[in-house]
Amino acid sequence: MKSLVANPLARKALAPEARSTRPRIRALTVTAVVCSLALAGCSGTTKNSVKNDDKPAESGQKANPDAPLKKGLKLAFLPKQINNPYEQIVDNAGIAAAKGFGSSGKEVGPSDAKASSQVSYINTLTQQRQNAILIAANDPNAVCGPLKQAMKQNIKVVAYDSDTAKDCRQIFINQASSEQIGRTQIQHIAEQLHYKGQIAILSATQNATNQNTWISYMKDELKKPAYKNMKLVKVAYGDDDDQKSFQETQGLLKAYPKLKGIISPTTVGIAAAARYISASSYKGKVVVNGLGTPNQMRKYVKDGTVAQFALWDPKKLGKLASYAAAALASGQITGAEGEKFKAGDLGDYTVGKDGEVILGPPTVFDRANIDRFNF
Ligand code: RAM
Repeated sequence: MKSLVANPLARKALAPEARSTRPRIRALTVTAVVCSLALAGCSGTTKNSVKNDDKPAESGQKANPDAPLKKGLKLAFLPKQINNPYEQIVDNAGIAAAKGFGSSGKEVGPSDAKASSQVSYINTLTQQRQNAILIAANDPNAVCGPLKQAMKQNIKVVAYDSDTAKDCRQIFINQASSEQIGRTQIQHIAEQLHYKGQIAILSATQNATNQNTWISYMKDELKKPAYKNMKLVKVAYGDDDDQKSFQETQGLLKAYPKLKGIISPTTVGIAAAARYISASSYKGKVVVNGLGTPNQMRKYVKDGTVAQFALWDPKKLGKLASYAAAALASGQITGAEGEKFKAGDLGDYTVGKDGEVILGPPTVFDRANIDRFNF
């Protein structure tokens, strides 16, 4: 797997593992070291929220790495919300991958990203005896009980994008190291602002495990002396809803007239923030950075509203999640650290600590490279 970082500025700011030719292995190692040195509980996107003494439901089972990948498996993708273009790309790629290895996939899910809106879907998928439920969890705790019920009935559970508690799933497919995502968000906007001024974060929902983990690393990064002239004035929540995110952007700019930058670590939020700013007097004055899809952000890069943002390849995330679910359902892996599985043309992956599998480093997009990407 290659690092796709194309911007020299961003290359500089990214953690060392992002520049490695073997980024996945290095990312795991570096993350493990940094986690043990700096912050407790780096597992998944759920920092500090998981008890270490809980054993996964399948811990008694043994993996058979030579077991063939079963055919005819039923994989069900349950995204944070069904109408989020990012989640659709991930899930469609996962469903296509399932077809490719002789199984089938489907996507079901709520129209909002509220904490408990996925619960009834999990229950239905369990009743349907799907072979695996793949979930981008809206809340680490609300979905836990129903997922445990599913695992009791030998339904495999893979969290992707946004983790639940680690004993409520077998594997978490993390798009990149959570620490790297969080810290680079600050590093990138700081360079754009010459390390000066007020910033705000426009996040997704208040309970989103992935955004909350990234934000905690952002806050930690901001403690470094290099950022002494920068101040995080507010974390606002657009709930991964376009209209709410648009209004929250307007609210932030009104409430903080000295605001110099907004970080939006959600594809829904950054697109809404850019849309608001592109048609306002703040265009060119307030920096917008964060995580977005190139197709949603292209016009704001071209019109000068946004200079730079980042994301991983959502198609690869869906594909990797699909292969992991099939490997679990085929008995090749159980979710224990050190187990290996093949993910088609993505290559070989190893299960890390707490069942975490990391896809790879994100890409930074800007005017120079954005037209090379179509998702
Ligand atoms: C939104 C969702 C998703 C996140 C991306 C970056 O689509 O919040 O969980 O990973 O943004």
